[in-house]
Amino acid sequence: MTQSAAPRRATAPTPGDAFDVRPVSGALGAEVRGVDLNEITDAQFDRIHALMLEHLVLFFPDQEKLTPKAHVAFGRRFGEVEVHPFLPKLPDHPEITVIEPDKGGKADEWHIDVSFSPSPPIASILHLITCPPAGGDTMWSNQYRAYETLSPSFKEMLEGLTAVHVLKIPPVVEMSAEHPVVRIHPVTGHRSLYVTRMWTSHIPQLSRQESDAVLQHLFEHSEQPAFTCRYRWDPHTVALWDNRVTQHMAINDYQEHRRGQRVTVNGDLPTGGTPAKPEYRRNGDERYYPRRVNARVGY
Ligand SMILES: O=C(O)CCC(=O)C(=O)O
Ligand SMILES: [Fe+2]
Repeated sequence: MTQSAAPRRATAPTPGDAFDVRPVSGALGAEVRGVDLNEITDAQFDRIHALMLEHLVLFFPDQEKLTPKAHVAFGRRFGEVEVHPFLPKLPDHPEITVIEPDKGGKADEWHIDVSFSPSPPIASILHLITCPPAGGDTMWSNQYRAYETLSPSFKEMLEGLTAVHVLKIPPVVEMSAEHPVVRIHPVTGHRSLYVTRMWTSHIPQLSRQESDAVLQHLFEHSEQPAFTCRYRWDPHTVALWDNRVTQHMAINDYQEHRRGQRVTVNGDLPTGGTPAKPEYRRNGDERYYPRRVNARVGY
């Protein structure tokens, strides 16, 4: 199989670097110990940023002391922090989204966070505070690898296509955005697939039937187990993921209380490699209308 652009093994510790970095799967993800996210130095931040680019999702166990203020400050090191369009927020901290099943936080379908925004988040930082004794794991999938394992002919067909990402929760909120199907990471320069089952409605350059078939294939391809990691949480673990090159889903296999707090960092504008191809218009005004109201009420 083609290797990912992102190296998979832990980088060798540099002198004076107390980080302990352990990959959690062969595809992506690493656990990082030896850092207190409440008070990180610039050098530690640079190392965390580099590790995120390398492993795509990082897990920091034992962050009991992380305060909401420090959580937001950690997010601000990556860029401007987002106020989520509809999920509940922490009182006094609108930048912190509360992830709780009974408040609409059971995100049990593969997705990219907020990809229906014209400028989707570059990173999400989830502090899991309470979790069930077993169950409630979360999975992430490496979208560099999803792209790299497509055939050359299929890659060529996708280059320059766009996809529309839609959120509809009538009458609360309705948003949509059009992004390249294959995006180029602004830092690493590598291509990755950028469509997701939860939000992507159609590819406007294709007929409706073609779009449905291509997207269905891309969803199944990008979610396959060989590209994923699955993380079993302990309370007060913090996950940081690069939202440009991963998808994730929460596994809905528990009844107990589970609660997390998330900070999301506002992003760049996703760019693709070549200019978009012309839209498909068979009968003048015949246009594809998203069939799926793809946001279930509550998320
Ligand atoms: O509950 C989880 O594990 C993940 C929820 C989610 O999709 C998110 O925080 O973006
Ligand atoms: Fe999410």
